[in-house]
Amino acid sequence: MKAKDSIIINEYKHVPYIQEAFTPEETIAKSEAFYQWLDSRRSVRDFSSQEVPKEVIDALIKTASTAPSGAHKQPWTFCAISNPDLKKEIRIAAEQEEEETYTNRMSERWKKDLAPLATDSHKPFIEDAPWIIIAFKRVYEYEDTIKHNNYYVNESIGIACGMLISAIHNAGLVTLTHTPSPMNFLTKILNRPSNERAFLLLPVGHPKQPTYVPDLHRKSLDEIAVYYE
Ligand code: IYR
Repeated sequence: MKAKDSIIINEYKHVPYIQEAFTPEETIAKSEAFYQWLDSRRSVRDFSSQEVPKEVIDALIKTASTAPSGAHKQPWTFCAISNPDLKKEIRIAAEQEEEETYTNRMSERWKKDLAPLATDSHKPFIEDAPWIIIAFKRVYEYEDTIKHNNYYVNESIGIACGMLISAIHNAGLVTLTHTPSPMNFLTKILNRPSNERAFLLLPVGHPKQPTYVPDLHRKSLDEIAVYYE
């Protein structure tokens, strides 16, 4: 039977959706291959200055914005920065906050937990990477002058950032999740409206050669999954 071109539910149009399907064997092979490929992704802190075309950044951001979101509000704005002066300004402000964080805000336990990752308050990647993308969550929207809160904003932007990270890996580029805290300085420097809050800073580019990453291992399936069959 041929599906109708569209149907109406609650006065809203719904269009046919066709998901490409595979045989069970193909599904097993594809899901395993996708896992293997994403498992090869690593957070990288050392960037080369090699350029990345703006079209790539456009496509990465459009990919992130395909994420599901609360009531499909897409409560996010991605600021992509390649301007060297602006990157420098952001790096200086981020390092100031990080210096304070590493010296006074982090517990000894926290610093011990971070030791294997070799992080510190220096963030050269903010200037070295050709692009930094800053994901802002949009807490509310204005309709005329009335504020309307968005829904599941943290969940929505978290998923979008996950998809962005996967898209960066797919493009043969690297990133890391940088969370200067507090991040209000980004609202000021980038002149963002009051309904936006910085969520995550992601440098995007090519790794410096050679690049080393910590010898980390991911939890096994037994440690992360419980099946009820
Ligand atoms: N916010 C800092 C420190 C930091 C915190 C955690 I938890 C990390 O996994 C890594 C770093 C930063 O972004 O560098």
